[in-house]
Formats: sequence, structure tokens, C-alpha cells
Amino acid sequence: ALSYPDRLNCGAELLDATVARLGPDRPAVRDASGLVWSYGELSAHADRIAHVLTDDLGVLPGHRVLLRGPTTPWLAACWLAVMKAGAVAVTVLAAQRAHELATVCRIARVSHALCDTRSADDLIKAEVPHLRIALFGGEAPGDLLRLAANKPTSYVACDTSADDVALIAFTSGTTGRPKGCVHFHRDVLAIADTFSAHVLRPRPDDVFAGSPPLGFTFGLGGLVVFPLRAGAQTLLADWGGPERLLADVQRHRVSVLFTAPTAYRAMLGRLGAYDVSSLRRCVSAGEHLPAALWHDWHRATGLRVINGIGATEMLHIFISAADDLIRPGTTGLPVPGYEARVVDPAGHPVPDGEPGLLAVRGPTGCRYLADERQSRYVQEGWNLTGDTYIREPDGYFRYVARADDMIISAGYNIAGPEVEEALLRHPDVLEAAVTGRPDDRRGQIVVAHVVLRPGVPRTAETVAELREFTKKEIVPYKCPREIEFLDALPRTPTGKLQRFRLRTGPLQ
Ligand code: 3SK
Repeated sequence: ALSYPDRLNCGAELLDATVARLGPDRPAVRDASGLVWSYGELSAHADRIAHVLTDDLGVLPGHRVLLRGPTTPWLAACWLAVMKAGAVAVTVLAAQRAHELATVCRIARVSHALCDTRSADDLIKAEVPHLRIALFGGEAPGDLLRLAANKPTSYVACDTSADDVALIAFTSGTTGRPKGCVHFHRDVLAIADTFSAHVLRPRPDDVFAGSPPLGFTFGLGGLVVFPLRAGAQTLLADWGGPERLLADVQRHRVSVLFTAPTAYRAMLGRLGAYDVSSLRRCVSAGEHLPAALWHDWHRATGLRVINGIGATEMLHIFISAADDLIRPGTTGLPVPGYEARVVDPAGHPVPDGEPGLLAVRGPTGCRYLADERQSRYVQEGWNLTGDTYIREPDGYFRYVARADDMIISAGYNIAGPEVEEALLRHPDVLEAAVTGRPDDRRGQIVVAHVVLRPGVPRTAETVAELREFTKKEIVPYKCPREIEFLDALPRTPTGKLQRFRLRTGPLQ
């Protein structure tokens, strides 16, 4: 079991403790242009910003500070400063627009914002009452960094307790209404001391990189918390597409990659043009990783992708497997420190091999900020993630679907992802999402929304070909009755598929 002292500041643990252990000179963060800060420099920047927060901006322990901007070393320094000042980081995505920011600020009662100049317009437009905004980044240093330049390079971290709130991360899931998830200082360290320490097992000579933004806890953990806890380096750069990520891997000799299945799929066809021999760990989360994609990546690179399921409510990954424990097509085993089981709607465990609701508990868990959905997510100490899973007899967890994505057609239960995997095995299919559409006779029918590879015609012949193909891959009652072609699937800014937008009818 994890045990932390009563007084604990995760910012101090990630920076000061790492400097004390490994010295100040090791490289800590870099950006795509070649800028590199050592641990000593990162620490000095964070500490100067922490001084500005407390001395100039009037930030007190517990104040909620919004952080917004593209993924850069400065954004990470601001997050660490907020931690060390004992304030609460409210991380948002650079892609969120004015009305979404206004909602987040209202729900989280945000009093201050540290915002990259390039992302300021929407925040200003949000017209949040009494919000004190300090700018950084972009061409000019911004008022935050101008003030920071004259501050001392060390700051005594606020004496927070292990269960003082460190951050509020927002999730709108894939359905729309935002919920703020509260996590403590000990939670931040717990994700590093569970998934990262036991599954990922980083080394101080690792270089981390990836696509998720720091406003998504997948990115905050994978690209800030895990590398700093390990004394490793991290490349902090915005997602610029598959070619850019591959070029970054080559240029910065990246060894640990965090991204989602869509990006692995997009990188596959372009691998030949890049040297990715520095990679030793590839992590996939955010969405289900189909077995076929796992095998394609393995064939192309020799690397075994570490699949995982995480949730903003749980802060990070809680089921996963690495190395010889990996079983492609499954998510893996509960991460050491977590327990998982599969239950029926009344919370009773269902037999192995049968689908049910995934329930998990461990050192992190869901605490929504004043939201009635708390009592649905946490029942009798178990977090119900909203995923349908099967536990295999030897303890492996196999993803079936999001619970509300199960399709019931003519009395049959059909899991959309199984149909999607069948479609994805066809060489003309780039992406696929399968939903149920109301139908008078069958209750629902299976509808496939397909993105074809460039050059494949959107014709009735292609529809017929895909229907015939799926009939050979899965039992006919699961095969799509209707197939619609799209230019792209609708996704959240963090890359998750928004099935609800597909269910409401054709997008284009
Ligand atoms: O929401 C997710 O899918 C996720 C995955 C990994 C780590 C963290 C999160 C929030």
C-alpha cells in the first residue's frame, strides 16, 4: 500500500526532491525548438512564478488558478508553481472556447488565471467576474514572466497536507456536461507510484513525449508527473499531427511515447520515413486499442504497446500491462495498488467471462465538485467508470464498450467496438464508429460511420463490399444495416469519439 507523510506538497516532491536526489544539472524539460531546461532551471522558473503568485497576484493556499495554453515548458512551470504555492490548478484545454471557460470558472470558482498569450482571446471573451489574469508565453514575456524575472530562484513550498486539493480536472466525458474532478496532492504522486512505477518503469535517462495536452490528466501524468518523478526528460510540445510527432521522436531521441490509438494508426503508414529506434515504451490510452492495431505496431516497430484504461475521475491509468504480461486485445490487469471487478447494475460481481460494469478502487478515485452524478459514479466505495468489461478467468480485463454504447437490436446485445474492429480489418477503412439508431421493428439497428482511406470511392459498391466483408468477420446479426461515410469522426479536444453526435443523425 502507498503511504505518504501527512504534510505533503506534490510540487516540492516532483522538483525539490528530484533535485536533491539527482542534482540540479540533469536535463528536465525541452521544447520542439531545442530549448532545454535542467532540473535546476525548471525549479528556478517555477519558484519565481510561485513568488509572483503569492507576492504580486494575491494567490492564497486553496485559491483556484486556471491554467491555459499550448503544451510548453512554461505551462509546466506554471503548474508546478501553483502546486508549490498550495493553490489549486484548474487545468483546461487550449481548444476550449469562451462559453466553456466561463462554465469551468463558475463551477470551480476560479479567482486567478495564468494564460499563454496565444490562448488569451477566449479567456478574455469569457468575461469571468473578478478574474485576475496573468499572461506568459508567445513572443513577449507577458506580465507574469516580467514580474518573475526579478524574484528569488527559490521558494519554500506551502506546507500542504497530503489530502489538500492540488487540482481540479474537468471532464465532459463524451456527452457534453462538464464535471470538475478534485484530486489531492497525494493523488498526484500516487499515479506515479502505481502505474508509472510498476507498469511503465521509467529510467532517469528516458525522454518522454506524446500528444495529450496538459489540460487532460493523461498528458499531465504522462508528460509532467511521471518523467519528473523519475528524474527523466520530457519534451513539451503541442500535438502537430503524426508526422510532427514522428519527427520529434527522431530528433529528440524520445524513448517513452504517450498517445492514443488514433495517433498510432495515423503514424503507422509514415513510420518508414523516420528513425524511431530510440523508442522503448509506447503507451496507448484514451480509447480502446484494437488487437489488430497492436499487432500492426508491433510488426512495424518491434515494440509492444502498453495499453491502459484511465479516467479523469481516477486521475490516470488503473488497468494496464507491460512486457510479457501484455495480452493484445485486452486492457490488462489491475495496476498494483488498484482492485477491479465486473458487476451487475445492483453492484454484485458477475461471473468471469460475462459482460458487466467495470468497478475499480484504489489510491485515487472520483470526487466531483458539487455534482449529483457523484452518487452514480461511486457506489459502496467502488468507482463505476461507465465501461462494459469482461474479466477473463485468469484475471485479464477485456473491454467491450462504453456502457451506454451497447446496442440492443432485435433482442441481441451488440458491442459497437467489436463491429468497429471488424470494419477496421478491411484495407479501405481508416476509421470506424458504430452506433445504434432507433428502429420501429428491431428497437435499434447497427449503423456504421466510416472514414475511408484517401482515394476510395464513397459508392453503393463500397457499402456492399463492406457489408459483405463484415459478414465474414462477425455473426451477421452484428453487421451494420446502414453504412455512412464521413470525412472525419467527431471527437472531443482530447481525441475521444463523440458517439452522441453520430447518434443524432448524419453529420454531413
Ligand atoms: O480519460 C482517459 O481516457 C484517460 C486515460 C489515461 C489517463 C488518464 C485519462 C483521463
